[in-house]
Amino acid sequence: MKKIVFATGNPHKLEEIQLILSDYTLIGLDEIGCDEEIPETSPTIQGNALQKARYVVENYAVQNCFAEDTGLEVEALNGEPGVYSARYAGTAKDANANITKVLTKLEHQTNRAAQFRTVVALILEGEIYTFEGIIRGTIQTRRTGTGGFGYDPVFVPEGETRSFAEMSIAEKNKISHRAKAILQLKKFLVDS
Ligand code: ITT
Repeated sequence: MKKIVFATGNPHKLEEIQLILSDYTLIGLDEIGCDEEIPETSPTIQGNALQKARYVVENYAVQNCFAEDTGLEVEALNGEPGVYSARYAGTAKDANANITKVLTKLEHQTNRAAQFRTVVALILEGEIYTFEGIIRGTIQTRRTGTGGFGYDPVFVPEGETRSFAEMSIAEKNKISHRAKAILQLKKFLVDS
């Protein structure tokens, strides 16, 4: 089985992506001895994805690696929380508080349009490649479902009535931002 390092501290991302990249064994950060928080200081989603992949290649005995960064972009909030999605309500990565902040800001808002955007950055043999995936949808007025993670309980993808948190991982993977980006990565790896 082929192996590749996926630079994430988020086990939900690892689980979703492993199901799609089934020809690969994904090596997590713990397996390469990286237990520190990787800096994410770029003002863009793409910049942060690249920063995470670069950090691993520059600091560990790893040649090939990919990372991803994801943001929820709410139209009525001018694209917020966007690149700040993980820490929207403060420094701790508190998904529940982040959701509360979004719902509060949208309280009197009729425009509930939003999208998730994932950028995957791959470093392969010293070259950089990026892949993007977007899913449009709406923000509900309340949380539904217990699956998924992050903003999933309030995000209903276009054409669906259930939130991502009401779907199985396989169902989310059929349509999600992350799946769209990872399918491009998968095709690239097969072709190269
Ligand atoms: P990394 O170690 O990969 O950086 P992270 O959890 O810090 O993991 P991000 O920096 O990409 O991830 O932060 C994005 C935040 O957006 C994340 O903390 C979640 O709250 C949220 N998020 C990301 N993907 C999501 C998804 O598929 N569904 C719902 N919320 C998501």
